[in-house]
Amino acid sequence: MTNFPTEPLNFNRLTKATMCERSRDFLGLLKTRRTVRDFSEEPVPMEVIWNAIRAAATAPNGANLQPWHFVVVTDTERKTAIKEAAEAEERAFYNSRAPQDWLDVLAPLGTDEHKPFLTEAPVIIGVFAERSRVDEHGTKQKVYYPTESVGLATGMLISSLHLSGLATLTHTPSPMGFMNEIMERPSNERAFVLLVVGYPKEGANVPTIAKREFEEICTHLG
Ligand code: IYR
Repeated sequence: MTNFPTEPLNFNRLTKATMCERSRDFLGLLKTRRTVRDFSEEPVPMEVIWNAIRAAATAPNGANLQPWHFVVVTDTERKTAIKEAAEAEERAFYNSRAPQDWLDVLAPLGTDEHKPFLTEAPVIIGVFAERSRVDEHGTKQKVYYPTESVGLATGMLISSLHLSGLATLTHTPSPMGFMNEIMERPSNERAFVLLVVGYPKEGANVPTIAKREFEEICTHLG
């Protein structure tokens, strides 16, 4: 049998009342999150960004390989390069690549090929998933569940930023190959999402949309 090091679990047992109260509070907080597309240029406290990325890196992940990398961009010149590359992809998407049924489901969100938030927002985070890695002997290693792992981490990143008082946009220009070059990441990593972060612009509006009913999204089989 393989022997591996263990340590005592540090588990904080709560009363039932506290459990229910905390879960209600957390739900209430998450319900106030909206995806924002109009950002103020006001800078944000960078400590909030670093803490959110540290929070993301606590996510459960395949075989503890932690297959993620977060690239933070605040510099106007690089943000401009990202905006130009993303808008070139988006122009092709909206004008020819997107099938009509995709355009139909996007219509209520009011999105188009113009992405001014990519230079207006103070922080852009490129989230990358490592699909394979080279070990210390130079052997290529497979990474297990990179997409799932990075998805879980991104959810925690967004939740931390929201809890800390910042707005986000999960932006997915497609394809995102340009991000490797502009954000200086190797080809074994795949861009997962471009997270736009900042304060909402004064008077920002969001689309009127509804969440699905709880009964529709959850089944209790007993
Ligand atoms: N990438 C495009 C289109 C788009 C796709 C989905 I799925 C969205 O939820 C929103 C937009 C864009 O960013 O405009």
